[in-house]
Amino acid sequence: MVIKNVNLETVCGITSTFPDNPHYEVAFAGKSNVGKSSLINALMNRKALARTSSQPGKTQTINFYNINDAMYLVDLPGYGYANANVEIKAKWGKMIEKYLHTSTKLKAVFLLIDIRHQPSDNDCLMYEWMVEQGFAPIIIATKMDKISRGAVPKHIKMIADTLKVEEDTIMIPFSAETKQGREEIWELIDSLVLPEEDELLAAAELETAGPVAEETAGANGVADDAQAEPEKQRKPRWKATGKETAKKTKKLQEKKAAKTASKSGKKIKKK
Ligand SMILES: Nc1nc2c(ncn2[C@@H]2O[C@H](COP(=O)(O)OP(=O)(O)OP(=O)(O)O)[C@@H](O)[C@H]2O)c(=O)[nH]1
Ligand SMILES: [Mg+2]
Repeated sequence: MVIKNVNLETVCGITSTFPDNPHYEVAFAGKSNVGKSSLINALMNRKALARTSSQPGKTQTINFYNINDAMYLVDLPGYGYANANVEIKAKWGKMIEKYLHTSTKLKAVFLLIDIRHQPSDNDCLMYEWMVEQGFAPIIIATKMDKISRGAVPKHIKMIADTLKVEEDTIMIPFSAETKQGREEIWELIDSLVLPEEDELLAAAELETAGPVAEETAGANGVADDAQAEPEKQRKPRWKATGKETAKKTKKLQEKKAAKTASKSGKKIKKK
């Protein structure tokens, strides 16, 4: 995504109603101080639009950053902030849970883990909870500038093992200092939020064919499937989102693998 304009559009506290946004959202969750706001600044090419602090507990609201009037990056308060009082902590937890449950525009959830440390019990609980809800969380291992390049794979494996990540989980090491990993994260977000070519083509075809075609497509396609499946067995929307994310992320990984294979193929040919 080429960043043209960014804007902190909505700030939600514990008593706020969440916005009914017109575009897709991707959200960033993780322990306090792990680097969620710093990652969002790096993605937006801004130094301090998202407020950061060396003291944990800086972000205490859910902040929606509008990107190019095309999508939203959502900064969540961190969990595990020891100094907040128990009642407030519980309210933040409920607020995050409610957002993840109810947003109709949430396309993907990123879970941030400090690359230096073994994930905490809270990290494991959060990961498990997200998976149970049907999400396929993407893991960002933050602050990679704090360890040597050679140690990165070992630390990624330690995080994967401790969280017991599902097969095909995408894990991206990232540094807000050096911006390493930024392009990879944008590539992934683009693939999730930008409509695919075939979806655009299908929409264009429907538009050209007019309302009759649309009705027919509805009657023979989605509507029929919905009728065939009993109401109570239908998966809640956010389950579908999780599955969709898993499918798309898998596709992206396959594309990458093919790219790498073709690159190494070229090298062999040159020799
Ligand atoms: N060296 C280094 N420091 C980082 C990195 N990312 C964040 N930090 C620092 O870590 C501290 C916390 O960063 P934030 O982005 O405020 O963390 P947060 O997850 O938003 O924290 P809360 O809002 O409290 O939940 C700040 O002092 C940042 O400068 C990184 O990639 N490398
Ligand atoms: Mg923050």
